[in-house]
Amino acid sequence: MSKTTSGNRLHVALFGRKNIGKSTLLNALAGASASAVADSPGTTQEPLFYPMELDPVGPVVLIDTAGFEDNEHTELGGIRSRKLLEVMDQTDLALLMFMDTNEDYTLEKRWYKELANRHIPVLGIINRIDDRYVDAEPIRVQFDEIPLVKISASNRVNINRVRQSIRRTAPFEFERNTIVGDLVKPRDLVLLVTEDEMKAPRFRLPNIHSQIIRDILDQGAASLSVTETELVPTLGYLNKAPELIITDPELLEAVCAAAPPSSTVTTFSLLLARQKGNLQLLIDGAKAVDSLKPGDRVLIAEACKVHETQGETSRSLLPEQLHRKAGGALLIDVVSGLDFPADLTPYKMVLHCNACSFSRKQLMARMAKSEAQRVPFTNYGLVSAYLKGLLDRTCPEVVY
Ligand SMILES: Nc1nc2c(ncn2[C@@H]2O[C@H](COP(=O)(O)OP(=O)(O)OP(=O)(O)O)[C@@H](O)[C@H]2O)c(=O)[nH]1
Ligand SMILES: [Mg+2]
Repeated sequence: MSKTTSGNRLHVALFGRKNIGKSTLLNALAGASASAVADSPGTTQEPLFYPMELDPVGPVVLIDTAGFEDNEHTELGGIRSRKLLEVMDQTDLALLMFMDTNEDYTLEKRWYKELANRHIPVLGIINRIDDRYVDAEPIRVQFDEIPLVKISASNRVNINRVRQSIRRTAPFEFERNTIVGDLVKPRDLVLLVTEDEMKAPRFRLPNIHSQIIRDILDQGAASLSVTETELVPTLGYLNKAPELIITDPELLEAVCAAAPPSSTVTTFSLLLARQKGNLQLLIDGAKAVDSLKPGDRVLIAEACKVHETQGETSRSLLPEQLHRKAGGALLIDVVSGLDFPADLTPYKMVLHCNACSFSRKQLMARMAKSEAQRVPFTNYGLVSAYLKGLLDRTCPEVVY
């Protein structure tokens, strides 16, 4: 379970008024005291992220949030609301909690609108059925007929129903979370080529390798892993050309040169981009390097701190290639983690890392921001393939 990167987990966030039972429900789903529960409203102040295996859904991150505020105009209220919006940008499925005793759903409607604007599926939860009989109908009609489950979080009543409903309401892509499963056929041979000096810690394979090998096995195909030095000898003794060869972006030139013409070649980075987001937008974004001129501003965005320690790509290699392509010095800003500017208009393009630690939702939210501001958005791997003239070779028809 802990092997699934947080980016591939379904992010399920709990929203609702203070004291409504959000943290109690999170603990009931987690089967553990993960979040503090108390009688006093405002117990949860900061979002809490809880990765776990949720039966029958699979790997998820449950997110507890601070209760809705009716003082958004105040400084503190404004800060809390911004945090809720940040959580919504990472949410794949929302659990919106209700009390049927509320006559007025203004607060719930205000936040439901934010969820609807982000196309986030919503599962309504009516809590505290241990206290009294609950009529769900008035809530259902006021909130676009969302599915509703009546529960008692503290008495653990109907928690299984919540689990089942999460599975039914989860977005489609989580039903078939495959990286290459749709690109290979039974009996295909897939070759995975890595650098001689692997970046993963000793005794480990990078996460994406394990996921790809699993996809290949599920399809009844075969996989073979080799280092760059062993590529040519291995191709020599195989009695058929591999249908697909997947490599690190750094080795793309060498692999393309060695690969039999009938083999499709692609990169781990491109497959991740395809799984996570809008590949066509990233491909179009990569082509924006052609219009860069000296003095243009470019944003490089890193999802996590790994790049600071292993930062050759984003901190030096990529900027060097870009300056060269533009024919003079560019102004390059590097941002990391959740620091992503709201105003992207000063930039000629945005270059993102592979975002392995981000959920699909989070990356799509950034792409949508760029698209709305008409700023090309792409990732390291695609730009590097484009600069080498190999984007067409690595984006064969089958990948779309
Ligand atoms: N009777 C009853 N009480 C509940 C139920 N669920 C939660 N409570 C109680 O309601 C109170 C608030 O529960 P929390 O889970 O802390 O509520 P919350 O929504 O996380 O509250 P904030 O973090 O303050 O926003 C606690 O005293 C819980 O024991 C329920 O199903 N029935
Ligand atoms: Mg709470």
